Amino acid sequence: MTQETQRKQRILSGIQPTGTFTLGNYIGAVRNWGVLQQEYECLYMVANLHALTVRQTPADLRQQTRQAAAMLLATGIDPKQSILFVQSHVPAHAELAWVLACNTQFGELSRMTQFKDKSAKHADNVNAGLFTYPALMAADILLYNADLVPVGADQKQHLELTRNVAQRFNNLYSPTFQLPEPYIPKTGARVMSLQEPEKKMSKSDTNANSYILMTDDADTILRKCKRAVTDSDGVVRSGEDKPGVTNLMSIYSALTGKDFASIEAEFQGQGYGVFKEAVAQSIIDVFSPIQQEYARILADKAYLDEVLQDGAQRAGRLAGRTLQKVYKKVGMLQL
Ligand code: ATP
Ligand code: LTN
Repeated sequence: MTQETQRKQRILSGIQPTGTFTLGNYIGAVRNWGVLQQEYECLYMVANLHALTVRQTPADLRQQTRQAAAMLLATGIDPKQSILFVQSHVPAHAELAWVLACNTQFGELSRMTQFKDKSAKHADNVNAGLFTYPALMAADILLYNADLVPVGADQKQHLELTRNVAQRFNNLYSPTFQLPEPYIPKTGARVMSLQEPEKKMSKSDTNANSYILMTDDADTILRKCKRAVTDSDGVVRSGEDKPGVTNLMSIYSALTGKDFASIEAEFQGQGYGVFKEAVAQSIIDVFSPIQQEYARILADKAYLDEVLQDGAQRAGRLAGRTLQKVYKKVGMLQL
């Protein structure tokens, strides 16, 4: 085993199994995960405990957890290189979350914009878990002493809170946790809704035309791109006054690697119709091979179970060590 001092930098990230992944999840987070595993020691987690902060249908949540794991494998996560696991399979997450919640202030949790957004959206179920969610996310990250956390821009605030809690704990007890840095992509960190480009694209949006799912077929992708809200000026150009077109340009740029100037040149003098078709095609080109792989993996239940068993064991060993250290430091009786 490599010595602690020589170890590769470590990465942890998670995604909630609250529905099928969107183009936003892909560009903002998941597509980087496979790339990073060459250089880092990576742990990737299906955050099913987090999903309970919003009402779920139990059978659907179980199924979506499997689907999420299969989709992560299909996007290129190699379970031999990385540790892929389901959050509830490693009890240390819930246990450390309690200790961290007791070291997180009510005031700092009240400032979280995701809490404000989600409590407005689910006004009939503003539960304590939705409020303390960042303590669980901090536990996810700090259990593994992750150096880097690849996420979309919407998670930056939770990362800052994680660092503050870790630092506070280190000062109060003794150096225990590595302070994690966010890893946010330059293009596509915030893919916007196709229908309301001032809002982020979200898999739990009630309007299916607002997002593209990673399982959408070519016709659906084309239809949704064609219906995307733009403006009446008809010129492919980015700018604050053109949120719809700018969003489509960012998607196209993220998927093709072309910069904004060359995209403007490519579609100069052409209407939005041609541009939207090109955007749709760039999405189809990336998603179709992933979809084939996804179907294949999902059909192989034994393989998927084996990967998740192995992931739970490997993650559990690492997490257990950190939890024991923490319990000792905070004064839990050891027998
Ligand atoms: P929900 O709609 O249930 O709140 P979500 O679509 O926001 O879910 P999460 O599971 O909360 O997805 O996020 C998984 C990862 O995807 C996170 O790293 C998050 O930052 C990223 N992500 C989510 N939506 C977008 C988006 N529109 N653009 C870029 N990244 C995103
Ligand atoms: N909170 C994240 C999902 C998530 C996560 C994590 C991301 C749960 N635990 C740990 C990075 C690291 C979200 O809602 N997008």
